Amino acid sequence: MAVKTALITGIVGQDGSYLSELLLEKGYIVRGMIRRASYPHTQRVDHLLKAHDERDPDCRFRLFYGDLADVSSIRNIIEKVEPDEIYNLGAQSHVGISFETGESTLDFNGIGPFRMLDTLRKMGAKVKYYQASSSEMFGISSPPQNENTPFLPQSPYGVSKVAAYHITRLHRIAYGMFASNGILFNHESPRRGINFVTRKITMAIASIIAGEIDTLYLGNLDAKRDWGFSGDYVEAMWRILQHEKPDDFVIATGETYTVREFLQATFSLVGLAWEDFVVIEDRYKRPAEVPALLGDASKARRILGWKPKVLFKDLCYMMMESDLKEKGLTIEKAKELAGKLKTSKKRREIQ
Ligand code: NAP
Ligand code: F7E
Repeated sequence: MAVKTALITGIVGQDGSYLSELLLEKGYIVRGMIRRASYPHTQRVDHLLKAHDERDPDCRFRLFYGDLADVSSIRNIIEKVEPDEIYNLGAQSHVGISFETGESTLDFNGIGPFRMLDTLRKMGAKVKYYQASSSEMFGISSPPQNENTPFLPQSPYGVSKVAAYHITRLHRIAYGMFASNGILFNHESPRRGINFVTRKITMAIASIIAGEIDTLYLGNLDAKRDWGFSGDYVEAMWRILQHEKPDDFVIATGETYTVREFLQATFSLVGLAWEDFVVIEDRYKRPAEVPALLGDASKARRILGWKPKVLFKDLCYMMMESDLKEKGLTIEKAKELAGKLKTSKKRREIQ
């Protein structure tokens, strides 16, 4: 069988890095779009860059400069790479920050996918296209959410993803393109960006144990999320494009927990009580919130044969273990140190 080429936008992001590993393992040639930055930001794929010599003409992993806001760069990359599959993962992916940067979020996340699909259509390219859609599109729709649940987004990010979802669907219907949406619920990992709530929490716990900080500032602890593992979810992306026809799929674990429950699960792993360290600050609360997400991924299970391998408890352990390792600590050692920790700043203030 001919070797397939995949183009991944957002390749240096959390999902881009796991998807690259998966596709390389499957024998693909992997190409990625990367934005110019003033300082290196390839940490998540440095191991792949090291393993693949870019001077080798047959190099299977290569990055190209481009931007979803720059249509000529999109066209240049597609012409150079000639992909069989495109995974459009590039996005301003932080919901809270989208309230501060609404215009660029709508541009990259909403018009970006239009630029990709319109370019592919005009080029007549025979490509399978995956759009990284999100459970944030459901907004205030009651759980459980599936492919038929109405979209009622609660942020500029959510609105941008609804636009991208529809433009993807429209290219499928109007032009017969192979364009699919993966509607993914929250997925995390040790590579998660440091300002998403799960990673913010596990990093803070490791810093508390290391004696570097004594307070963790957070916003709304009541929000419920369906948290899975990024490594499992990129497998679903791939399966969506291997399906015989383009379609839209919800990808989720089917379990939901509050932020408070995530705090409880991770702090207790090292023998600490989260109440001793967490302070609520209004600046981390959003102007509008998505109260409860719980995905029903039965369509993906039935049609794609996909189901998550890592669930909440193991995800908490994996992230906690990894952030402690960054400080040269194990869970056992952390528990030992936690026993010796002085009363936190918050407790001292209360007493
Ligand atoms: P991430 O870690 O924030 O990665 C996003 C990537 O997009 C980064 O590499 C970023 O590059 C790139 N990017 C941002 N703006 C761009 C632009 N204008 N042009 C080209 N690239 C751009 O996000 P993730 O967690 O891997 O998520 C991947 C995709 O899935 C995103 O579209 C996200 O919205 C969506 N999604 C994520 C989740 C989740 O829970 N993780 C759930 C549903 C959907 P820089 O490094 O240069 O900023
Ligand atoms: O927030 C609350 C916050 O930023 C989760 C993105 O990948 O998943 C992600 O979006 C919850 C929210 O993820 C803090 O208000 C409390 O209710 O980790 P998050 P998100 O907003 O759910 C969806 C599916 C995506 O598509 C997005 O790209 O936690 N929360 N205190 C906080 N959140 C943050 N970030 N920081 C806090 O201090």
